[in-house]
Amino acid sequence: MASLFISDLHLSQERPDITQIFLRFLQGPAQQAEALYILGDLFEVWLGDDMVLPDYQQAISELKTLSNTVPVFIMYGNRDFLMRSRFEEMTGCTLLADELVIDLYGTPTLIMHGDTLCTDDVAYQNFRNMVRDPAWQAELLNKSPEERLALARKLREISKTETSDKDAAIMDVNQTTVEQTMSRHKVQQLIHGHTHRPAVHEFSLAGQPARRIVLADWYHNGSLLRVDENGFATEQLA
Ligand code: LP5
Ligand code: MN
Repeated sequence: MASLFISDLHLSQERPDITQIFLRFLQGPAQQAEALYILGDLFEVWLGDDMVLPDYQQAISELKTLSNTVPVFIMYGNRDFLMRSRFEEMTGCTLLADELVIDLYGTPTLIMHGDTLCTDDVAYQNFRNMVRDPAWQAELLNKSPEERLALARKLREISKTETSDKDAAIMDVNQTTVEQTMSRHKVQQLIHGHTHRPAVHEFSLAGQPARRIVLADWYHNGSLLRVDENGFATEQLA
């Protein structure tokens, strides 16, 4: 039995083939897993549990089916942090805190979306503080679906302009922040997504070997990280 990790699917009506890969994954390989962890940005955007976009219905019902037999854990990304208890009921999945240490076959492992590691991206961190503020969110969830959609579109436009102007290095993790975060949680292994720069980084932390595994996005193919008692491997899903 293995634990599976995926992130940054960005499910959207603009990429119906990716939704299909995800549905096949849920009906196939995921059924054999010990647990499935989705580390953020499952959805391109989640505007509140009271307005599920039609393109997400199938994924939600397949998650519900899978979660009857396999525990499915979901973290917030920077696009879908408005999922709440109603979402948990619809999917049977469990929402996780932003940073969590799990025992991965004997190796304490920190899992997170990864956006908070990008501390050089000060504009984003300020934006994140705004949208993660409970008062801001409550005000937003009071708005009509149309207003929410319009605001999300506006934010996407701003973000697209901003990210095209930003130096690529700024949008990657800050290594000092990585090391501080891992030390705070007393782990030598970290798994995250968000940066869309899949890799396995081996380095030294407190004089011991440390590892940071970055998950791939699903923009063109599906991708997963499989971990079991023998080690880890990445797999492509087409
Ligand atoms: O997503 P990605 O990878 O392209 O870029 C991220 C960061 N951008 C974001 C913003 C999202 O893309 C916008 C959509 C979020 C929708 C949330 C839905 C719920 C609320 C919506 C209303 C219902 O996360 C980007 C990072 C990049 O990752 C790499 O890490 O750089 O950060 C930004 O671009 C943020 C800008 O730098 C700062 C934006 C300031 C915006 C101020 C808005 C003021 C309000 C305007 C209201 C009309
Ligand atoms: Mn992200």
